[in-house]
Formats: sequence, C-alpha cells, structure tokens
Amino acid sequence: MNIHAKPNTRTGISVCPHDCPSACALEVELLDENTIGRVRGAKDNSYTLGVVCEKVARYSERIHHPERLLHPLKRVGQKGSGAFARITWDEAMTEIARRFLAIEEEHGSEAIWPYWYAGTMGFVMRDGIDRLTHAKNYSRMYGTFCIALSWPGYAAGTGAVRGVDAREMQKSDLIVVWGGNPVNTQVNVMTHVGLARKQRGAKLAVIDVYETGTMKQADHGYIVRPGTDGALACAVMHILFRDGHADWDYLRRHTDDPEGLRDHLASRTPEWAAGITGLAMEKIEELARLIGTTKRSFFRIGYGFSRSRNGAANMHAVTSIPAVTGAWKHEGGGALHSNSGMYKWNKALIAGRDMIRSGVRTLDQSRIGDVLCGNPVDLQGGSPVKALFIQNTNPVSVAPDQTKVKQGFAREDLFTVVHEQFLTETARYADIVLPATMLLEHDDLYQGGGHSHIMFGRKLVNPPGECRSNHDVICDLAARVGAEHEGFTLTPRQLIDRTLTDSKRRGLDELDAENWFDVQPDFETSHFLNGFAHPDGKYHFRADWKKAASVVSTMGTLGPWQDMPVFPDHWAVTEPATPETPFRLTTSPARTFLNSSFNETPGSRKREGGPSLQIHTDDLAALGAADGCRLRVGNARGEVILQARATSGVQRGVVIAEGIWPNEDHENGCGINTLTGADQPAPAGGGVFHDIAVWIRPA
Ligand SMILES: Nc1nc2c(c(=O)[nH]1)N[C@H]1C(S)=C(S)[C@@H](COP(=O)(O)OP(=O)(O)OC[C@H]3O[C@@H](n4cnc5c(=O)[nH]c(N)nc54)[C@H](O)[C@@H]3O)O[C@H]1N2
Ligand SMILES: Nc1nc2c(c(=O)[nH]1)N[C@H]1C(S)=C(S)[C@@H](COP(=O)(O)OP(=O)(O)OC[C@H]3O[C@@H](n4cnc5c(=O)[nH]c(N)nc54)[C@H](O)[C@@H]3O)O[C@H]1N2
Ligand code: SF4
Ligand SMILES: [Mo]
Repeated sequence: MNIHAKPNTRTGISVCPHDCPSACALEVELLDENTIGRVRGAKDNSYTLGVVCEKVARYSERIHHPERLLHPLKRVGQKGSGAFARITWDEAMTEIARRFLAIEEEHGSEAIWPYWYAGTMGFVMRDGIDRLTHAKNYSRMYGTFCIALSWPGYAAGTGAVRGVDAREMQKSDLIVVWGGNPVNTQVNVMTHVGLARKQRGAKLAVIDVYETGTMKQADHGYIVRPGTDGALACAVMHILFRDGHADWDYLRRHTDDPEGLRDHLASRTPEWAAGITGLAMEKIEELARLIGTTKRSFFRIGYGFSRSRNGAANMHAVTSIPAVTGAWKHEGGGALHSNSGMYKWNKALIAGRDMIRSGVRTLDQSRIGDVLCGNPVDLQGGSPVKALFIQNTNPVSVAPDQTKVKQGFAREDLFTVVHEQFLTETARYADIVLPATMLLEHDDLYQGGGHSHIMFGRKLVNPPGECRSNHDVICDLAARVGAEHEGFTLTPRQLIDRTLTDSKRRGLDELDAENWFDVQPDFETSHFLNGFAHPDGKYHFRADWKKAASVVSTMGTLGPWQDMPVFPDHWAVTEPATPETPFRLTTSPARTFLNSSFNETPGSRKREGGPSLQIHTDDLAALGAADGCRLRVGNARGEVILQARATSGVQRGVVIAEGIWPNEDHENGCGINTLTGADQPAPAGGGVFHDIAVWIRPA
C-alpha cells in the first residue's frame, strides 16, 4: 500500500469528507503522529483510481493552517467584529447549557435551532446534531441549500435518487455532462470520461451557461441562457420523436405516457427552443442527432442547472431524454445524478430518528435570514429563534439573501454558538466559538454520492490545540441539557459499527480491513430494467410534483408547485432580466474552493485570483468598461464589487461570478450571496444560486 511514500514516511488510508459527489478514497503521507504530507487518491479504489483534486492534494495547507481555531472563545466585542477572548472548554459548555436551559424555560424548546450542513459528509460528525434536536424537541432544520431542487426533479421521472454505475462511463460512446462542471466539482468523472475517450473514442458533450473547464475539454459544447435547460431538453426530445430515434418498444414497456409526451412536444420545436435558450437551431439539431444515434449515451447530470426557480422541472425534462431513446437498456447508457438513494441507511441511532415527535416545527435552512429577522410565516406562528447551535456550515457566507442573514445574526438577543475549524464570517457573529477537529483527526462513515462505495474515514493524526469532534461536543452538551439517547453513550466506532449492522451491512471490523464496500446494485436494477421505482414500474413523463417533493422535503410542498408543468417543459418563472436588471448572473463553483471551504488556504486563494465577474467582451464595451476594471453589481437585495474578466465564452446578457469568496474579500464586505434571493422554489424549496437578475455599473 505504501506505493508512493517517501523514505521514512508512512501512508494512511482515509476518505475525503467534503461535500463532493466524489468522496475520494485517500492515501495520506504521515510525517509524524501530528503532521501530514502529500494527499493522493487511492489507486485501488475503482472509482477514485488514484486521482484527487488539487485542493485536497494540498490538504496540509488546510489542516496545518496557522489560523485554525485551537481554543474555545467568548465574544468580547460587537457581534460580527471578531473580538474574542480565550476561555476553557468547561466555561464554554457551562455557559451554553445555562443559556439553552434558560431559553427553553422562558420561550419553549423550539426557540433553540440547531443548524448544520455538509461541511463534513461523515454520518457521525454531520448527523449527530439531529439526535440532540430530536431528543430536546428543538426546532428542526430542513436542509435546502443543495439537493432540494434536483432530487425531486430526478425522482419525478425515475422514482428514486440513484442511477447507473459511474464506472460504466468507461463503456460509453457519448457522455453528456449536463449542468455540472466536474473539472471543478468532481474531478473523478473526468478520469472515467478520459478512459472512455482513450479506449473507445467516446465523445464528450457539455451543456452549461459558460465555457467551463469541462467544456474546454469537450468535443461538443452548448452554452445556454441560465434556467432554460427544460426548453433544450424538450426540443431534443421533439427531434428524437421526429427523426425516428425514439425507441417505441422501450417506451411502451418502460414509460407511462409516451404518446402523450410526443403530442405535447409537437410544438416544442428547435426554433422555439432556440428563442429561449439562445442556442443556434443547428446546435440543437446536432445535440439531438448525437444523442439519437449513440445507443450508449451516458447522462451525467449535475446539480448546477437545478439551482433556478424552475430547476426541478428542468431536471425532470433532462432526465426524460434517455427514457425516450431507451439508452437505459445499454451498458454505458442511461443516467446518473446521485446514488444517495441507493444505500438505505437506518439512522435511528446516529440521527435519533426514533425520537422524532410530531408537532415540532421544521424551519427552512435557506430562509435563515427571514427566520432570524422574525418573519411570522417562517416562524409558523411560533416563538422567535433565541439560540443557534451551528456545526458544519457557514450561512453568513453561503446562504441566500445575505443582507438579511447578517441583520438576523446581529440581533443582540440571539445567543449563537458556532463549532468551527476557522473563524468564518458566521463564527465572527457567535457568542461562543468552539474549535473543531478535521478529517484525519476523527473516525467516520461515508457514502459516495457520485459512486457506490460505503467507506471508512480513519483518524490518522492527533488534533491540534484543544479541538474536539462534533460527536464529543454533542454528547457533552446532551448531558448538560438533559438529553438522553443511546447514541450519546457510544464512541464513533461503535456508532459506525451499529449503523452498518442496523442497515443490514457487514460491520466495522470488515470495513476497517477492506477500507470500503462496493454496493452498486446489479445491472438490471441500476438501469431500472426490472422497473423504475414508482409503484407502476414505469418512468414518469407525467410528473406528480407533490409526491416528488416528498423525496426530500420534511416541510411538505413549498412554492407554487401546483403551477408546475406536468410534462417536461420550459417553465418561465426564473428571475426576469428587466430594463432595471438586464443581466442574468450565475455563481458557479470555483475549482479550488469548495463552497466556502478552502477560501482560506493560500494555494487556493492564489489560484482563484480574487472576486471577479466573467462578462461578454461586447457587454463590457457597451458598459464603457475595460477588462480588469472594478464593477458594481447589484439588485434590490444589495450590491457587490467584482473585477471584470472579459470573455467570449458566455452569451450576451449573462454573467458568471465563480466561487464563494470570504465576504471580507469584497471591497464593501458584501459577499456574492448578497444578490441571491431566498424565495422558496417549487416543489420543495431550495437555493436558487444561479437564478439572479442584476444591473452592472463601472465602479
Ligand atoms: N471545486 C469545487 N468543488 C465542489 C464545490 C465547489 O464549490 N467547488 N461544491 C460541491 C457541492 S456542495 C456540490 S452540490 C457540487 C455541485 O457540483 P455541480 O453538479 O457541478 O453543480 P454546481 O456547482 O452548482 O454548478 C455546476 C455548473 O452548472 C452551471 N449552471 C448554472 N446554471 C445553469 C443552467 O441554468 N443551465 C446549465 N446547463 N448549467 C448551469 C454552472 O455554470 C456550473 O458550471 O460540487 C461539489 N464540489
Ligand atoms: N453563491 C452560491 N452560494 C452557494 C452555492 C453556490 O453554488 N453559489 N452552493 C450551495 C451549496 S450546493 C451548498 S451545499 C452550500 C454549502 O455551504 P456550507 O454548508 O457552508 O459548506 P462550506 O462552505 O464548505 O462550509 C462548511 C463549514 O463547515 C466547517 N466544517 C467542516 N468540517 C467540520 C467538522 O467536522 N466540524 C465542524 N464543526 N465544522 C466543520 C468548515 O470549516 C466550513 O466552514 O453552499 C450553497 N451556497
Ligand atoms: S473534494 Fe471531491 S474531488 Fe476533491 S478529494 Fe474531496 S471528494 Fe475528491
Ligand atoms: Mo452542495
């Protein structure tokens, strides 16, 4: 196993914990019991294949960062100012418990809101906070940042959030990367695409709103206007039916209403879609021909294009294409968005799901600004939120409607605890800050969203300073506030072992010995050939949006779901470009940041350059501005300052701000999410991070 190691170094095996579909198996150089060297991908994991992204290869910059939090802190200055004094763990935990118990007594348990997301994807360290929530009947959180639009869209068609074995990309003749940018966001997709190209001359087609790194490597690139993928997908299917590329035998056996779909699409012509997407008709014909004439076409469907008010409908439209061609029948054909629905975990123990009681309110994560500012609709007639307990997320940077989020966090009557690795903009608003461990400093259990492995993430080094794991902090707090559950009494290894066996998997001893279990179902199941996951076994061109919402939502249907199109369509509900806000903005992921993680590491900051705006050369000239100049970008929600980067790789009227820079890296302290709206899209809510209308002026 010590294949790459330098003399005198050991190599440990673990897992990348970040919120990334690749969940890479890692080989970590261990210089001593506290220090890591280079991080590499494990060669013998058949998905990772020895490759990791550049930001994790340099993980030593993050784990050994001079600004890591090492001790508990108590606020001594204004909220948000960053003025803190060091305190002991016991002082910190005593104060937190005292305040939580007092708030519970005065305002009820729902006045306390544990708030979290996927800073680590490890089950023990991510999901344990829910155990505390349920044990105490604190307000629950519905996590809408990421998957709330895409999963219902995909499952509306297939009935489940799973798909074809990612490694089958190697057997494909056409890989269609739709609305994702794996060169930036999950580099391993490119490894498998590369093998298909080398071994069988496979073609790569990419659909995005600008010329991404992935598109630069593609054989065919399609640059659409944001939020118009439903129109493109409909025109593609129109052509497939028109030109005899629809597989009628497959359609009759495996889909609900193929004739209805064909008739519905009769008016969704390439000309119609060209007007909406901004693509030339010939390009639409070309894409349809590629898909129609390549049996083994693999749709690798990203999250990006779902982050619009019509994103769920667009996802359903795109997912419907392989059901028209019958690509699902072939090895190397079909679709994969996420495999998260295939693992079927029993999380009663880790997440305390056995303690869920009805009648306790659930609050929408993306509405945190309105929740904290006391919007009665969001509070559902209940008490204001008086305390926040935050792990694994940085909402003052990543949540929509940032101005309101900051206003909420600044409330003097709000008691905020943030458990973090760095003094993030969210931690700066805390009353108490607690230092957290990182991957390689604790044990955890992982699943691959973009592949099919259950994995053991091993502790390999000692934590620095006084850092404690999420699990240790949750269990300590539980004891102090009188929360009882078996999960609080177990070690991470015990929780992992029990969760595996409760979920009918082999236990931790075997996982520890093997590093990972590959649990991809057989070919027929993965390709839905023995039935799609709806009760009738069919792919649904006719979406039941209420049912689709239930795949993710713990708040029922949200947004104008009854207005959603039943058949795949263009649903024109995105934030409109108007004379006041003529540009459409997307906030696409930067290669060496991961959401707001890594925007503190020197290598990533240097590579990304600074907060910038990619804008069409002609638009820039029309504004009377030049490449490299400062631009003010704004809408009714606020203003952000970005540096112009002229490009021809985007349509006119569309602009791209890559990466979530720290708020303080923007001249006026306002981060990119100052511009993002927090209205709830149908059918289940979600962050509409790529659906923003703005004005632009030279600064
Ligand atoms: N380096 C890096 N890696 C990451 C992340 C990161 O921030 N940086 N984030 C991680 C997380 S949390 C997630 S969920 C995944 C997400 O990974 P992806 O599935 O790749 O999704 P997004 O990051 O939202 O956006 C991907 C692409 O969608 C494009 N896009 C936006 N709007 C539209 C549209 O309307 N139509 C089309 N066709 N394309 C559109 C964007 O320009 C972007 O290039 O990546 C993870 N990996
Ligand atoms: N403009 C714009 N905004 C976006 C997006 C976008 O594309 N554009 N993407 C959205 C998406 S898809 C997502 S998923 C969200 C994600 O946004 P976040 O959930 O905030 O994810 P990160 O920014 O990676 O921040 C996670 C934080 O968790 C901390 N952390 C990591 N591991 C641990 C641990 O073990 N313990 C503790 N206590 N803390 C830990 C990290 O230090 C980091 O500060 O952002 C959303 N916001
Ligand atoms: S961030 Fe994604 S691509 Fe990079 S090492 Fe982690 S799982 Fe792999
Ligand atoms: Mo995400």
